[in-house]
Amino acid sequence: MKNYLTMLLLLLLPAFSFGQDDKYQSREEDEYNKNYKYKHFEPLTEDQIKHYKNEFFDFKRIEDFTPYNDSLWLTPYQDSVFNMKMKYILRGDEPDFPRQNVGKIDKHCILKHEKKGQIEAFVYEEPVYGSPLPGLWVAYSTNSGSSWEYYYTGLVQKKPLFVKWYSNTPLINEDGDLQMEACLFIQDRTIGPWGMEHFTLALSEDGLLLTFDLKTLWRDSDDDGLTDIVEAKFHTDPNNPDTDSDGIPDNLDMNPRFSMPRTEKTIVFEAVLNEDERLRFSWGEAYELIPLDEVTLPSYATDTTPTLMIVSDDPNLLAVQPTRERIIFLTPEEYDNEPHYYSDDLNGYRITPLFKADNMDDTFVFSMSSTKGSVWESGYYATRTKDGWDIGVTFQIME
Ligand SMILES: [Ca+2]
Ligand SMILES: [Ca+2]
Ligand SMILES: [Ca+2]
Repeated sequence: MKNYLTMLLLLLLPAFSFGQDDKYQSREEDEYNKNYKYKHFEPLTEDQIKHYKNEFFDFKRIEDFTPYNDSLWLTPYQDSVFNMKMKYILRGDEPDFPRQNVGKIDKHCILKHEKKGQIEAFVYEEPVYGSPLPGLWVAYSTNSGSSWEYYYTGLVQKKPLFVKWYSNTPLINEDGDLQMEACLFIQDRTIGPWGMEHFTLALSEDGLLLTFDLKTLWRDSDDDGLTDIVEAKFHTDPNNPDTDSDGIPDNLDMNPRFSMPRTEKTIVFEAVLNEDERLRFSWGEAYELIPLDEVTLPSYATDTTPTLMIVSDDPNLLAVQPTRERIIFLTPEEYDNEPHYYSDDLNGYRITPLFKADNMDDTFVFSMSSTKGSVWESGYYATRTKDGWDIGVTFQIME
């Protein structure tokens, strides 16, 4: 359910479900859902947005600015890729169209580029799916492009700052720091059809100059390989190289915030989150049980490991050892205490605890869904036998 191809498939299917089965009824689950208070995103007012401060970067009001213009869709890089692609399509060669990159940056993603003496810099935008951290990144070279450093700014376009790639303000300022014109946006609804988010300009807030000072961009106070900005996104401790004290440093830890004792139920969650091949997707297939004392060896995160966020206080779930994606767990209390200027920008899931099925001994049910709109939901059963867990899918809903 987590790869890009599946997401594409989901988007192509207008509404689809299979497998809803009465035998997986659970009164426990019904009760949980009745009392479940998911704090829905509530947009801030224009007045609240006015008081927005970024904890890492300064922005100041300027008089002489390029007004926000929503008719500008394609950056010059996107425009050039589009035109080149059209030539391939017209020739019937579309499948051969090569990926358009500058170094390791996809041209589609580039918002601004500048050279000044030995300094060369790009500001580019990574998409939500498939990226370790979606949002604005900086590529910076001090030797005319011979070597590059890549830094995450923590900013996500329009949430609430929008950087204007089309303004004439130079990207590299006198100090060698980076600057861009910006304005503030309000997210006025969370999710439309297909999980689209909707924003409007906070009109009174156009005309800002945002400065990324480089010392802040690359500061890593505890020297664990994650900058303070990334640690803010991960909710890990910027002054402790191993937030959960499990011996795995924050930059390598696939579950960096919690190191809870594993339980039999943890193994069930791992099967689903790690897309275990022993999971049953249809009935009647040969299947394998998953041992009740299975040990999942730790996997280690890299710079390109995608990251998702799950809000839960179920200790069985918090103990998982993820192998595919880095998971940032927040408890509901932690989540509620966050300022919510916008809906979450990390790809998020909701996953319920295990509930006892009414009519079957040793069988539990649970479900997982996207928090980026009601794009998909999957239900699972897990039957505990003396030889191991039999885990499978009970239903899938795609909208
Ligand atoms: Ca750090
Ligand atoms: Ca740390
Ligand atoms: Ca750790």
